[in-house]
Amino acid sequence: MKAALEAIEKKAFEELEQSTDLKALDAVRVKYLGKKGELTAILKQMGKLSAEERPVIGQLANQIRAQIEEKLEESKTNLESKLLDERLKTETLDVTLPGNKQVIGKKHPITTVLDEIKEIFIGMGFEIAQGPEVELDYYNFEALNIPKDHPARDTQDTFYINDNVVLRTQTSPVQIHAMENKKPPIRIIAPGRVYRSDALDATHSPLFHQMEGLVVDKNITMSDLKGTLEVFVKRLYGEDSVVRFRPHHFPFTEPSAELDVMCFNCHGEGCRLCKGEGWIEILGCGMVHPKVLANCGIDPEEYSGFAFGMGVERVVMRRYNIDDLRMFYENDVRFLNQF
Ligand code: 2U9
Repeated sequence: MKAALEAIEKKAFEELEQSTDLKALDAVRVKYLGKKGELTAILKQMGKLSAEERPVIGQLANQIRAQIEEKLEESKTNLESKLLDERLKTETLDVTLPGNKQVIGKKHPITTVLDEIKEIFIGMGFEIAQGPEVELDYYNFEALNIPKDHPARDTQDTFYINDNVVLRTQTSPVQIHAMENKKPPIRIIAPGRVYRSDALDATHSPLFHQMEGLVVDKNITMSDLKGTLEVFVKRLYGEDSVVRFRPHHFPFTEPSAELDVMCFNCHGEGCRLCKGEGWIEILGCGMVHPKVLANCGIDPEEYSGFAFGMGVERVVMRRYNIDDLRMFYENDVRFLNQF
């Protein structure tokens, strides 16, 4: 039995040396020290020994158990530290490496320009007014002194939901609602989407963005209109911008004008950028037609006002030299990432 015990110790040590992972180590423990292990099996035969042999073999068996347990613990510790070293080698993190660039979204160029225009007018004491994009025909046309037979009402220009409901063709209805609900003084801008029944091409879109403005108070004159809009242009295009007002006609303003800014490229001589005009049209404007004031319950004898409107896409295209309107709506990140 002594020889058997010593053979077990030798085999167990060899197998522990050869074990390459914790699972193998545990298998050796179970094989020799477990309930059904080889060492346990020998100890169960102790009863066959003489009274003299039993203490000697018992002591030897306990020594061997202790040595196997000690060897097991040592092998486990060595294996764990070897595994840790391997992990430390493979999982090293070079803290000097640059961080992963976080890609964040960007503002759409139309939003950027709209925000700039809003800031300019907010700086002049205007408030921002919003309103529905689906509007009654009354607010989009009739209240603006655009009679039933006016060409602007033709379906080739306007999206009709039904005889009395349209997709707004300008943000002017917002200002009609404001004049119905607020007593003067009124100083508002109305940015937003507008819809025209146009096929999408490089210069037309069924959906585009407008910024309109309205001032109503006592003693508002054309010089207030010219002064306000000149300041706007200088803040948008630079203090050295030169503007001119050309007489025009709109049903909702009288007198009306269109505002041009001198071409920044040729300073009025005419070039490719301004199509030889020397001037670039920015917006339309005029004194609010008395009938429009009256339609909203404002006495034109007591109050007067001016209004203006501009297409935002045109401003953006000119600023970023974009020649195709469709780029704004295709959501191509190769385009949007440039802003
Ligand atoms: C009210 C009264 C008058 C808004 C105005 C223009 C002139 C104008 C165009 C610019 C380019 C539309 O986007 S566009 O095609 N607009 O030229 N708009 S005056 O006049 C108003 C608005 C509201 C109650």
